[in-house]
Amino acid sequence: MELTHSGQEVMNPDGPAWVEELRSLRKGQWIGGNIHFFSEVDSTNTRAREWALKGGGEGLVILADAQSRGKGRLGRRWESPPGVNLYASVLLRPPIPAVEAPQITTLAGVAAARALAHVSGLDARIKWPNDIVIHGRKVAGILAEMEMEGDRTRFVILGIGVNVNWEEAPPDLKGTATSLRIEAGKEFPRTLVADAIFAELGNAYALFLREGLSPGLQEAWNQRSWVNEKRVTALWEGQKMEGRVLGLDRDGALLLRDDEGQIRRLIAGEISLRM
Ligand code: BT5
Repeated sequence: MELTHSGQEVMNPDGPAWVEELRSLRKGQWIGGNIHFFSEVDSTNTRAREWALKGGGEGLVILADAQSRGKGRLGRRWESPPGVNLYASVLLRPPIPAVEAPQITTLAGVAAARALAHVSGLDARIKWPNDIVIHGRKVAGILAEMEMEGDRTRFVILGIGVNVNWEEAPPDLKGTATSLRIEAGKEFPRTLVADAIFAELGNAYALFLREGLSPGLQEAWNQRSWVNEKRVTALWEGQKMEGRVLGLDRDGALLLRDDEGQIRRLIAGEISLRM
C-alpha cells in the first residue's frame, strides 16, 4: 500500500486503546516506559533522533500507526501502512565505543526474534544482519542509526518495523515479505507484540551493558540464525564472495568458509541464500 504523505504530522498524546494498553503494560519499565505516539509520521527514527538531540532519556519510544517515509537501510523504503503493523524507534544511550555500536543490531535481532517467536509460536529467525524472517520471508526489519561523539557512542536510534496483521504484502514484495498474520492465519494484538519486543530488548540490552557481546548473547544469536550452515552469496562494498555460514563471532561479524576453505569475516553488507 502506498501512503500519500499528507505533509502533516499527527501527534496523538493519548493514542488509541492499544497504545493506552501498551503504556500501562510498560509503566515504570526501562524500554517503553515513555511512549510518544503518532497516528502518522514520516519516520519514527527521524522523530526519535530529534528527541535524542533535545536530551530525551534512554528507553524513550516513538511509536506510529503509519509512516509516510518509513526508512530501510541505505535509503531504502519501509512499507508502513496504517492500522496493521508496528513501527517503533527506541532511544538508547549505551556508554560504549562507537565501533561497538553496530552490536546493538545483533542484540536487537535476538530480542525481536525471541519476542516474535514467543508471541506467535512461529519459528522466527534472524537473517544477518538485520532481518527477522519466518519460513525465509521477512516479517520484521531493524534499522539502528547511531550518532557519534569522537570515538564514543552518543546515542543509538533503534528502529523496528514488524508486519503484524498485514493481510498481504504489496505485489513487489510478495515473494520476500510476510506477516505474523499470513504465517499464523490469525491476527495478533499489536500491544502484545510491542510489549514482548520491548521486554526482550530490555533483557538483551541489560546483558549487553554488563557483558558486551557475551558468549551467551552470541550463542542466542547463533541458535536463532536463519543462515548458519547455509550457503550464501555475500556482497560488501562491491565485493562478492560465496561460502557456507559458520556463525557470528565475538565482535558481531559473520564468519563464512569460502570454497577455498578460507574463513572470511563479514562486518557489514548483505547476504542472499544460494539454493
Ligand atoms: C530494514 O531495511 O529492514 C530496516 C527496516 C526498519 C523499519 C523501521 S519501522 C520503524 C523505524 N522507522 C523507520 O523509518 N524505519 C524503522 P533493509 O534491510 O534496507 O530492507 C528494506 C527492504 O525490505 C526494502 O528495500 C524492501 O525490499 C523490503 N521491504 C520494505 N518494506 C517491507 C516490509 N514492510 N516488510 C518486509 N519487507 C519490506
